[in-house]
Amino acid sequence: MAYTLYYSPSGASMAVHWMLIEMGLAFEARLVDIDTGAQRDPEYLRLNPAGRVPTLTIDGIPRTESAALLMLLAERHPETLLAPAPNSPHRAEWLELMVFLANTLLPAMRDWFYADTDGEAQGAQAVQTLARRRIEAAWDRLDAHVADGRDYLIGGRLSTADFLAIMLMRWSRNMPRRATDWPHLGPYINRLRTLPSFVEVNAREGLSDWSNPPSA
Ligand SMILES: N[C@@H](CCC(=O)N[C@@H](CS)C(=O)NCC(=O)O)C(=O)O
Repeated sequence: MAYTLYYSPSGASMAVHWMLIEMGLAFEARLVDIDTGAQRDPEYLRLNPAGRVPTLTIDGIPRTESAALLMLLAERHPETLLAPAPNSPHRAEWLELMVFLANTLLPAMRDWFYADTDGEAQGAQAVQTLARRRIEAAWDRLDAHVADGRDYLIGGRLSTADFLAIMLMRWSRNMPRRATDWPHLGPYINRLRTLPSFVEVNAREGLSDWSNPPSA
């Protein structure tokens, strides 16, 4: 099987990029720099009509949506154990958390970062106020989830939920309150960002502003 990931540094593609590295799979990474508008290039729009990253082509067929891609990869490579099996006691909690991250937290992040362009510029501040409230409520929920000092979100082992959560937590690094400011999320994040695959994805995407060892 051939995988090609279309990514932009620090974008919603980062979790997929990180997971592909962690899995040790062969894949090609193609830069679609959203800072230069490359996501609106007609050639890219043929793969991803929404003009967003990520896109993962699997044997030439384009697939989108970061959370779906993480779950799809885990399903296609069950030997990597990056998602609880359907009969696992952790399956329900994993599904719940994946949908929460993708369905509640990620759209609030989108509203925070794109309030003026997805909506009307004059309403942007109100959109951001609501988005911030939702994002901080998510940190409250996730902080309570890891308050027992667990290393990973689900089932005592690394899973797709960690890739997605850490990516979203990283996006808060310049927000008024960062995920790292929460008492239990801070240590959880610091443990996860020592993973060699996380260090590697940062290096491959040229990112150094959420450094490891952490400075924030
Ligand atoms: N729900 C999508 C969101 C993708 C998304 O919003 N990606 C952003 C980067 S974080 C993007 O491509 N932005 C470029 C644009 O909207 O023009 C997913 O999870 O894959």
